[in-house]
Amino acid sequence: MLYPQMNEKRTVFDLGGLWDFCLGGESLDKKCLAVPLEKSEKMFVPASYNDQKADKKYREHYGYAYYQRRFSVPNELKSKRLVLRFGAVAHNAEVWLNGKRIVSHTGGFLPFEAELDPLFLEEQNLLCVAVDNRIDLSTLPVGNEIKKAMFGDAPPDFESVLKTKIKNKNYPNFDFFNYCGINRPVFLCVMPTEYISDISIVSEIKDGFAVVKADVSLSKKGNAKISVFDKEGREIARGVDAGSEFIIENPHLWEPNNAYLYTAKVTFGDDCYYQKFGIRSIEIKGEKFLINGKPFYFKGFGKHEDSETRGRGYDGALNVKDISLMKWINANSFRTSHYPYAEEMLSLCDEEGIVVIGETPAVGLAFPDADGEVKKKLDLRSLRHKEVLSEMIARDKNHPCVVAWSLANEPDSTGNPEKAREYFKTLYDLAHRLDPQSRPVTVVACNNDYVKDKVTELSDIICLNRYYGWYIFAGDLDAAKQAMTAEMEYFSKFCKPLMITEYGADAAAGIHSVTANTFSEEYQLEFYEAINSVLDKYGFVVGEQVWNFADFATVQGVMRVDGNKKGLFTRDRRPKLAAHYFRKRWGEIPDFGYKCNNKGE
Ligand code: GCB
Repeated sequence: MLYPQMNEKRTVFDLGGLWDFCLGGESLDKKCLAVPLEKSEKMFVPASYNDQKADKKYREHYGYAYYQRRFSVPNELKSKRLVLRFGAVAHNAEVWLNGKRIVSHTGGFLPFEAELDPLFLEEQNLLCVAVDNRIDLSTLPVGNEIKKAMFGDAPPDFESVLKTKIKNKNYPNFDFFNYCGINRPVFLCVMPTEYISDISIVSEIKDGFAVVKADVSLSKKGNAKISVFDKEGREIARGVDAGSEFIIENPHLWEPNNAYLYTAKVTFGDDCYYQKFGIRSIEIKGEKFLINGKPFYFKGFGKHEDSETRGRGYDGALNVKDISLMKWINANSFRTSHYPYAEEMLSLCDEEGIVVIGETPAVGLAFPDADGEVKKKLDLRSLRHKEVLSEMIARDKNHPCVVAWSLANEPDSTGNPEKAREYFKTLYDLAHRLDPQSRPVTVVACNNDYVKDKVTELSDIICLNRYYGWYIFAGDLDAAKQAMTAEMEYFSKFCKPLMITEYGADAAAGIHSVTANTFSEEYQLEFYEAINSVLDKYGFVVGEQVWNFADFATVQGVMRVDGNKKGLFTRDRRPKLAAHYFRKRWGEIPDFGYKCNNKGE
């Protein structure tokens, strides 16, 4: 799916700003989609609605919320193809224009579009969006059933609890706040009626040159042409037919922290599109993860799209700041935990040379034997998992920064090992089939009983989340090192590259302790020193991504004091002690060749 673009043939209008808004109930109120809201207030788009207003009812809302705004289309543009494009609406959206439904979309982290019929346009068009924030066993991310959410696997049977009526609400089976609303930009895109609908670019590096192939999809049969420009804007390949291969002599490679982007200008009839791309290779060879033929070491983070006021709403300035902090701390990568991030962030990473693992919103999955309603929900979830994976790859396939796909975060793959394996095998094959660059695929695992797990062995690169020294052996770093060592010994038999995609300890900024007690900044620092001393011993460990880049909001409960505090930075991006430790450590670990002998092995 192409990102909206303003060029000599296309126009884009940003429909962000103050929209009319009201909270709704659990069933869809079509009136709120068809006519102006009777009672409304202002809400900013793009941003989550939960923290924009000083009232619990927005934060704890369950069900629909309605957004409306008017917009006009200049008369001279009405003969063009007009497309409304939403970057992401969490979690489900129903969109109406002038009293007529134009599109609906399931899933809160990927874009969707609706083509507008010029015959239905008025002078002041009424655009209405209903947003449903409910999660359950059928959605991604997964919502819990109430009993399990509140009482774990042992529901109580005492009177006072059984008699209590609890109002309907979301019970996330994941550890981040369920921020919802029109979270990413809304654009009105104008383009010729005969247009370029998609572009896929792949490249292969040979000795001294690269072979580049661009597949172009068009709205009707015809020929598209491609010219390629280097970073300085010089045309280096001219007028090649789309679909054919072209050669770039002595190519500049896209490298971590040393990005180089080419631009393919695709023209077709009266349309054109400028697609940036990078030339780089990804390969798994034995226990190494190679970028451009060289063993790469991942230094970085699991992150969240999370900030004060905007919640999960797109914040371009914050993204620039985060990438700048990653450079400050000498990191080179992050995972889009636990959902696909805004496209704008990936484009920034393309430019900055930050390596990304793209993750689907499949977090909180389990594979129980089920029947009836539960089975129906699980079947629906499985269908949605395939859809979301396809949509993510279709959106992100051209980004050179994306070097691998994560199918899910921490599924319970040991409760029903065979079933989990079968489930992920299908998705693993699908990802490889859909991705024109066939990037490595992984499932981010965290199983206490890891010897029972049959999913991890499917992964091209093993990704593990591990909390020895926190959830297991809290405060006992000696025990943590032993457990980590035992697990590394076990995984060394897989003869594959492995990276730690999460490890960490909560540290409340400003809490200090000479004896490094849990929750102090000193404990967080000593935790990392301890675990890293184990990771450093294993050549097949090709990366360390700490949990988390910054403190973030979660559901309230007894496990969290005002959110998750495992950030190396606070929520407002101030460094904790451990950030200075990593800055030094990662400054001494090169992007390429760490743990290799002088033959690079
Ligand atoms: C995990 C999850 C992550 C949590 C983290 C924690 O394993 O993947 O979403 O936030 O642990 O801090 O508990």
